[in-house]
Amino acid sequence: MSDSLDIRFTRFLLESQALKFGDFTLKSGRQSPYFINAGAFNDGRKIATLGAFYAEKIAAEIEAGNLPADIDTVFGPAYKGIPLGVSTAIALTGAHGMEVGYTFDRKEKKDHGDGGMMVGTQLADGMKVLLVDDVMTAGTAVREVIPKLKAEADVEVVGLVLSVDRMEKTRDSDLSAVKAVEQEFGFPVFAIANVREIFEAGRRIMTDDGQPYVTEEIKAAADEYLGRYGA
Ligand code: OMP
Repeated sequence: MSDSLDIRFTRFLLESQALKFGDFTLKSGRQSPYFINAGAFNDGRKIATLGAFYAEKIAAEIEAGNLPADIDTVFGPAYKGIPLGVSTAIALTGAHGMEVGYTFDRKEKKDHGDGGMMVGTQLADGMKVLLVDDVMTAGTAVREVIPKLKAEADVEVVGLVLSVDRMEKTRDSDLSAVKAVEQEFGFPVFAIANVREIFEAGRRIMTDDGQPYVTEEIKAAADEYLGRYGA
């Protein structure tokens, strides 16, 4: 039997060096002993593989009845969400036979041509939009993009799919950022893997010299961090 999605995805994160260990300052100001850098998926093979992981997760959630099968477009917020949305849409069509669009926002207002704020499949009232984003810590990025979508058309956001859920508490509650976003916006949030799954799997995935990627020391630092900020 092949490994589960979270284990395969963790191997991909580690082998492509998208998961780093050290000392990182997050957008939220928290000091973290690990960081997931989606910028590491910087060539054709890696971004295609990443899109295939997103599509596999989406197809599984459709199968489970948690997402609708008739998604109109995959929306990836600029800039980092652009390759995610495009590669996911390609994989949804290529590997899962789904006809979907892709859409992303412009960061700057355009005053020539069509003047539109969106690139790709244009949003229209009643469309079912699936958001994709890289990593969620506090949910700041997603909160910024929802008003932009709603200003464009009366779309239905059917869900958000992340690569990694860092499973952290929000600043002012014990709720995870993912749960807070679900409650605030009323759509489900899924992640290909969460940090606890990743650290569990990383103990058993070996580097070329036969050592686990996640050493005891790294695991201890992650546990300590999650003890403080984990939800
Ligand atoms: P929130 O917008 O607060 O949820 O933070 C997530 C964003 O922070 C991501 O979209 C990244 O820009 C960045 N980030 C990572 O890319 N990887 C991490 O492991 C942690 C962060 C972060 O700063 O929290």
